Amino acid sequence: MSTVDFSISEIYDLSYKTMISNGCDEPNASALSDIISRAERDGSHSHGLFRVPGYVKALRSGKVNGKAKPEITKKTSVVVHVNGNGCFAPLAQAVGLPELSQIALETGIAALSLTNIHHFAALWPETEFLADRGLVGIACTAYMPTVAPAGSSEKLFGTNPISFAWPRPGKNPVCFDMATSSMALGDLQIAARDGKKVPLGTGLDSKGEETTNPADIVAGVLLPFGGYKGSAIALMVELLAAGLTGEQFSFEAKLNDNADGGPPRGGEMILAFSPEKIAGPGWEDHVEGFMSKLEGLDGVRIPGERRHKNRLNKGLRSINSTLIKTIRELS
Ligand code: NDP
Ligand code: PYC
Repeated sequence: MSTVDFSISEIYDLSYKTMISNGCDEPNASALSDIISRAERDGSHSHGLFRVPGYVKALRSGKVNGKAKPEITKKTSVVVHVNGNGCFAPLAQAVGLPELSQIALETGIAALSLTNIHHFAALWPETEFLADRGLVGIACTAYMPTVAPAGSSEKLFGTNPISFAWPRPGKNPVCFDMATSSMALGDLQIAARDGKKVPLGTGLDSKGEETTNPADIVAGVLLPFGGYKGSAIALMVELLAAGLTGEQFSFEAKLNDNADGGPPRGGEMILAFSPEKIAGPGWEDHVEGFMSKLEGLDGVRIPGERRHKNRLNKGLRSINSTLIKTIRELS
């Protein structure tokens, strides 16, 4: 695979220029480019520049409004809602997360529902935002039918990611961020692009047969991770991201999508909890005692650690040259 070297700021600039030249205003372009460049910085390759062609398709088809102004409402003393008015998710998050964290720091718990947004990114930026402020964060979103619920070979669930972050003052947070499918669709598409095989059990081809060929699974169906257990978590994500926000379930998102290849309209649920308010003083030492036992076990690493190590590298990132050519042609 041939690659081109880019600095993090060049990645931001390429994304920003592409979004502006495809109809975004400054707040929309900068919120999205920030998320894209941080994904490349951390090595979240399937949710960085790889997503730019899809973002541009959604802008060009008019599905996403690159000049949208999200609106924030406080529904109760601890429930905040942001109507994205058709924006990509990062701008709606930038509007809602500061209010969510302020309420949770004061009361111990708060919920943020985002509707009328288009989510095509990783979810760790929103949970790490909360952990950086001393809060526990949970975020999830649905997508379009891609995954067969356990027992079926018919797609109904999205790849339905969930992220959790736990604050560790003075250290990087614990942060996991994962699709509830055996593999994120983006990683499956990258494996297909790069001619790689995937493990048996990742998904089924269009005839319902197991296969290691990622392109056949893209045309067929992904399976949930961990059988019925992952399927239950994918179900929970549908209920939280669509049932609880009032936005579209994955199957509804597909019915109402214009199939332009960009992210569908959907919802996101983000929850914040304050350990200081809920467990009370001393929670850090209590948790760190547990974490040192975990970190002391041979072979264990903490979720998020790979990304946090990548983040320390301020140098150049190698990006697929065909992808760069495609993005440059979109500007
Ligand atoms: P991975 O399977 O790569 O990783 C899942 C989590 O497990 C990460 O937090 C990772 O931490 C952690 N992890 C990986 N290996 C280990 C290990 N050996 N020990 C401990 N922890 C480990 O993620 P997915 O492929 O499932 O998802 C990739 C991305 O796709 C996510 O960011 C997700 O948000 C995004 N996505 C977005 C969707 C959307 O609709 N917007 C839909 C589906 C996925 P680390 O990062 O440090 O490796
Ligand atoms: O990788 O599964 C995925 C995905 C879906 C929407 C954005 N990313």
